[in-house]
Amino acid sequence: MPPPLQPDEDAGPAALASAADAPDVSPRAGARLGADASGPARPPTTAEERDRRPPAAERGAPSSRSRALWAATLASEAAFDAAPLSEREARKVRRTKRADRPELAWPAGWSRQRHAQRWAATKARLEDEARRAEHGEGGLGADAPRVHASELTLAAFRERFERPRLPCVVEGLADEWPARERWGLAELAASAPGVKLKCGEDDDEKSLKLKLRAFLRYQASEARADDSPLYVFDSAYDRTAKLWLADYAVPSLFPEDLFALVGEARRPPNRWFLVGPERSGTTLHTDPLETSAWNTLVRGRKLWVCFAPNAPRALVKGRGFLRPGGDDEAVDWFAELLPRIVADAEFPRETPYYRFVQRPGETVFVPHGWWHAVLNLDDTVAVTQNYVGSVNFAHSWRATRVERRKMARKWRSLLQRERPDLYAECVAADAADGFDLDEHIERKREERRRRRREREARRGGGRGGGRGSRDGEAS
Ligand SMILES: O=C(O)CCC(=O)C(=O)O
Repeated sequence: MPPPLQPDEDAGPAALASAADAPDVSPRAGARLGADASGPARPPTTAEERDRRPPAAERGAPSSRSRALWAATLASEAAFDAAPLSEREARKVRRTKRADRPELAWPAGWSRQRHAQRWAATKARLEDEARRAEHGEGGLGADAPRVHASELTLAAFRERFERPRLPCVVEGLADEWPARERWGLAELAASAPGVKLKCGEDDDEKSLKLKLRAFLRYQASEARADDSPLYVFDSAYDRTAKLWLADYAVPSLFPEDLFALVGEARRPPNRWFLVGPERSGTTLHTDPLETSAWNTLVRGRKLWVCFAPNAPRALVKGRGFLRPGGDDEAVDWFAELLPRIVADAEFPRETPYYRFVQRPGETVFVPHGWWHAVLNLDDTVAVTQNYVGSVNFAHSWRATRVERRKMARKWRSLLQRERPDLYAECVAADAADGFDLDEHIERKREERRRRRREREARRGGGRGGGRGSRDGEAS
């Protein structure tokens, strides 16, 4: 068990400084959104502020206020009319798709599951199941707790959700974001058509990128027939499309970003701009290094399923339920594997799990260690960030010290200076587990040297023409 965590109010000035320094919010955004803005984007945090607000009856229900604000965004996306792909763009899309999924026969493999033909029915069923979960019908999981930002202080969020490690949907956190106006498909296409965004990876883990304009044209055409379309999942937009950083602000409920201490060049990627055609999605996973995450949807709707961290991995991944010739993309998982997973006799009935629809303007909080899968029900635009804060720190430290050991060593020494309270947690966790990071790094180095010697011996001696001997870091 991790050592007890410090109360968040004790997080200390460095945590707040790191939040303020978090590169995710540009100074421009801060100025525009206003640290003191009194709109619903920042929940009232003092009794005095709360008292100044008009009574609920005059304000209208918080959720209906935010939903009304965002309602038009679904209709406006339906009206987006992309031009057809140019020949050059079509060639680029083809190369991207073939490199992304070389195992699929070209081109028929991309539609061999016939999901497009069944999509209207599949989507209606999935929406209906989410609605029934919302109404508490058994066997379908529960609707995630929903709360409006205006009713939630940072301390209340931590007490109700972050510390007990419970997912939730928060409305109203993005009501003031410029992205609300600027991240429509037409607006994005007009403002940054040439920006290249990652929408896949080849077998050597090299990023595959398309220009935004080409991607949106693909989304409006070929993607409609693809079983599981390409999905923009880009973490470089802070360099390639800096203007988007000014269109949103890290919501006030997530002020900490402790990996920021190690610097931009060294830290793991932590923010992604997402453009997902309907039926694209993310297969079931937990987030790396025990980070927690927030995900704010600006356009379209996403269907989520979240399983508690103790859910049996092999079962919830669902590979055992794959039929011959079947696929395990998000749409397959939601449409075909999920019903079998939760109906299986081995599925522990006591495992908490949530099934819910995220609507435009809503922010999903995913606590560290929770399994989650997401299916885009419509064409979507979203932004997501992962973070380590004081609440998930001890878990994250335990993961980081083995998965990013050299970065962990740097992190630990910076924490010693900047956050002695968290440094003490590292020391306590290592002592409790009998773990010595320096020894671990030396042991791994020695293992690498031994493997290299063995390789060289197999090749008959000599260094061979490798890439030199700089120690890499496994991660
Ligand atoms: O919006 C999505 O597709 C989900 C993103 C996600 O699960 C993640 O970034 O870990």
